[in-house]
Amino acid sequence: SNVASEFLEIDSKGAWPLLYQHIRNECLNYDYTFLEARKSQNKNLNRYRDVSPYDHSRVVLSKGPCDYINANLVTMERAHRRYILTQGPLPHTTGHFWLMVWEQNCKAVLMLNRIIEKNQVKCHQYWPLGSQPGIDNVMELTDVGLKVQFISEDEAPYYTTRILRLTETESGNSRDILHFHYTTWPDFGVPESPTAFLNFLMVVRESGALDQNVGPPVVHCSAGIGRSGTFCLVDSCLVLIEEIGIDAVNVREVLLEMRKFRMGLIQTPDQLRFSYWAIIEGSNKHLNGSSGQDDTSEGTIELTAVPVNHTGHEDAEGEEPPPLPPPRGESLNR
Ligand code: PTR
Ligand code: PTR
Ligand code: PTR
Repeated sequence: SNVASEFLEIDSKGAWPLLYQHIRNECLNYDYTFLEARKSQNKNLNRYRDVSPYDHSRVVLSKGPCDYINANLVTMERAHRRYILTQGPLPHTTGHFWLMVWEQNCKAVLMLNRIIEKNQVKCHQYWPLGSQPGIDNVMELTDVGLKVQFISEDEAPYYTTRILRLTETESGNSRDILHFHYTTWPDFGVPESPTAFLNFLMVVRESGALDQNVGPPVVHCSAGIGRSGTFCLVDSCLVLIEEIGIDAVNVREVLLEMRKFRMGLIQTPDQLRFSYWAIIEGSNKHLNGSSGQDDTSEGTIELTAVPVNHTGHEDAEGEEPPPLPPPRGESLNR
């Protein structure tokens, strides 16, 4: 396919940094404002000074103590997909985060980082831990009139799925929110191979959290741009491939379109390479349908033969490579 031949060609030339830089340069022409993020009363609501939500696509809180949160609605109309991308909550924005989940009618939160990475807190512990005795399984969010209760948790090798019950304290109305926590993706790095990641995507898709009849999923990492951008690019491109075929999908253009809604999506050349790889792998799985063992191998034949030309890869040291996932034959269902 075009995507696969493009991938091989860029690999052979070691040109991922160049392609990535081109994409960044094109986005320099975007002149969307982010004035709300800069307002003095909102400054301390941003985790990173250099990552701000554009005004035109920011998620506006309607009932909270303030209407601001560092989050954007990313709309990929062609793929019938919408995602809310946001930073990992800070201690004092945890209420705003849950209010957004409540008001936007989200069915799931997708968390792609760990709370502590490289000995630094990258995200507040914004949900109650409930599995250990003696730990309070309810988190009260008095500033927004909500509470979150831990209901259950299911640990898989790469990710953990939780059910959290969100309740509006005044009315007593509540909704169960799925928490899909990918636990093995280093910040500024990439997963070892797309297999586990695609598995995770399939589990998320099967839950219905990405469907159009529910609010958009909330996707976050630490800044909500690198890993979150990678996830959304791969998902949207796979939807498009299912609809119009792999040869008609231009990954670079999809990323440029997504970057109109939130800045900085995909943070390294290696994350860009990984996105292409995952898209190729995911489309193979789909095209092979439920043909069983054939599509379970690590990478396609051509792609595994290519040496991993790691460029701009600054992370990984200290990160354990994830174990191999169990083989599976299902196709990626939307
Ligand atoms: N933020 C800079 C960039 O986007 O290139 C540099 C940077 C790179 C900062 C890696 C931090 C990095 O890693 P970590 O957050 O894991 O320390
Ligand atoms: N100023 C921060 C830095 O460059 O280190 C911003 C930042 C942090 C950007 C993390 C991206 C980050 O990664 P992710 O979006 O995957 O959490
Ligand atoms: N820490 C990153 C940096 O300053 O390099 C954060 C960041 C990076 C924010 C890029 C926005 C970015 O947008 P773009 O990739 O379009 O330049």
